[in-house]
Amino acid sequence: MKTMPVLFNDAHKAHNPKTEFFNGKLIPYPESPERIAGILNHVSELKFLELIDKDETIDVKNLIDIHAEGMISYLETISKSSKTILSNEDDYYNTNHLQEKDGYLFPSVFPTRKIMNNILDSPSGFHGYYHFDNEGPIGEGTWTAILSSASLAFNASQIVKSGDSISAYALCRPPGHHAGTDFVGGFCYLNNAAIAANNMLELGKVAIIDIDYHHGNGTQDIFWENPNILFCSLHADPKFEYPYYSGFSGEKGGESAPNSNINVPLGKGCSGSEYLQSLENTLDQIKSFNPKSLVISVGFDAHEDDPLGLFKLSVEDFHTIGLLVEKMSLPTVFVYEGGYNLKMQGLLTEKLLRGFLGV
Ligand code: SP5
Ligand code: ZN
Repeated sequence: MKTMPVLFNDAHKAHNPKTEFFNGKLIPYPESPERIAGILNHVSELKFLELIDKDETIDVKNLIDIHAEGMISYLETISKSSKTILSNEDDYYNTNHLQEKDGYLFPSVFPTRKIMNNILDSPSGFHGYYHFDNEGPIGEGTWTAILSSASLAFNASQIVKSGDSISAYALCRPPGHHAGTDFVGGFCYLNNAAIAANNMLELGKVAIIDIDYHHGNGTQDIFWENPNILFCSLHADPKFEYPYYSGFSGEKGGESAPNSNINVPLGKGCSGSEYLQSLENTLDQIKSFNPKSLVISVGFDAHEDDPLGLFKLSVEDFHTIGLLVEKMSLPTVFVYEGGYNLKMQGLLTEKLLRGFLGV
């Protein structure tokens, strides 16, 4: 029977915000450690998955192809000082533009960078600057968790790149696809899928398929000018859904990489058959790009019972997604992104991977 290595690690539990500010309200934070717990519980009995507890963290230098060095050091510093920053009397700006809730820091000013390009000269001076929304709370365990999450993606790509396995799954948390070159948001800090894709380039051109319900604006940003990486995202139309400001079909890649970006915005209530038809069209376009490997940004928030999504995909549709991806016959790295119905994450993981592995 075909098996797949599934990499996980407990370090994500150190990042556990309880609340976030959204639409002017304090609401429960949906991106919780229970998401991973539910998957591990469910898949631990499945013989076709080889669960690997991987606690090897990667060197930060592996992140600099992907993220601005200033942002990486901001994330590490603000996380490690999150407990003391608001009481630091030398930090003139801290209490003016930071809020703290249950040990997590939130910015309140998001400078547009044309003229608001002044980095505040204080320890908290980068807060806001690197955030595009208020869905990136940072507490003392955040750095540990995000570096571990990025490491799982990198290590999964190492397994596939080396030929040890034709596919691997990184159970990343926090997710990554909203994190760009120099911005964080949408529960994402480091772009795990981008880190995996960048590593897979050694095999030749890479295609990324992002099936999370939300547009992968961060991954799009990172590879916008890279002609060797085709980024494809199927998602809720930004006309009505987060992240609103990108994900339109006219976004096709930068000047150095025309047609290296494919966005497929889909309407409210999108059905399984409409979704699968769009995925098949996208896979046909990927074939003409002739990639040597695939990275799948896996979100389960397109499922009909997801609390954040408005699509109507069934459990069976995720099985079919697995089958369609397998038909590409390419080395494939799966990276976990969103999906917020805690009861469904395990079953949806199983179905997707059964489809892919044909078991
Ligand atoms: C990785 C990922 O899936 N990030 C998603 C970020 C979504 N942010 C918008 C959250 C809006 C919460 N609204 C709750 C509506 C409940 N009906
Ligand atoms: Zn999502």
